[in-house]
Amino acid sequence: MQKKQNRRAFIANTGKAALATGISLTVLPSLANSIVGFAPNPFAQQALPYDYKALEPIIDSMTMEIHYSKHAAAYAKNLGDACIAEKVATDVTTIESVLHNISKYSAKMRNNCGGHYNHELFWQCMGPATGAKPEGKFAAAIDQSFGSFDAFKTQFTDAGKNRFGSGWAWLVLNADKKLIIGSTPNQDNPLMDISDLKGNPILGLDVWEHAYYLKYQNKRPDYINAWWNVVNWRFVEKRFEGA
Ligand code: MN3
Repeated sequence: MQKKQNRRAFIANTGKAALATGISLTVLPSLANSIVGFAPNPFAQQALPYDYKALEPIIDSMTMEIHYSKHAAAYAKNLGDACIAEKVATDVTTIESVLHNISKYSAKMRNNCGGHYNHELFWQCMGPATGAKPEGKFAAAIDQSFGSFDAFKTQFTDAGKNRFGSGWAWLVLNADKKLIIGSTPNQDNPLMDISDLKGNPILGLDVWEHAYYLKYQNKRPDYINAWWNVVNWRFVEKRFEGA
């Protein structure tokens, strides 16, 4: 408890100092974590690992700003409220264990724990376009599982295109350590006990309209085709190796 209060006070004070010097506030929580040495609270929204405009022109800065600071921030806030109401001790509970047992919680917890987890993963799955492709063991596993990188992209793109309404497309490492592609509705994800698609999410794509509508309007396939340019394959490889 004392630690948390100190951390909050530190962030608040650092925020005031940053405002005075004009530093972007979005970088501060991770900065605070690295300076003070606290582990980030996985139930709270983390700093975006890049600027709102870093994924331009694929993801426009207004979409990034609204998506991160409004939509995703709301999931994090509502998750916090649900954790208090449903007595989830966020300092001793992993977010994965809540997701694994999501059928025991409310619809509010399901929507917002999923929404928060999915977005935190999504931000990290992206980065400025570099032209990079999968490498090493991960690239070999993609080829072995799907035939080729292009075949993988086609299958994943179809999963996103064909998800009716709002949801997510996923590359998942399942219990048999096989890479599989699928999708989930709403803010569900493959860690949830209620999900048809089960396993460890390696790569996730948000296909809610709020993720693309300002730039791509109703053209979800155009958004997905462009999105491949901003996938951070180095991060995705690390997820695969750690799964
Ligand atoms: Mn979203």
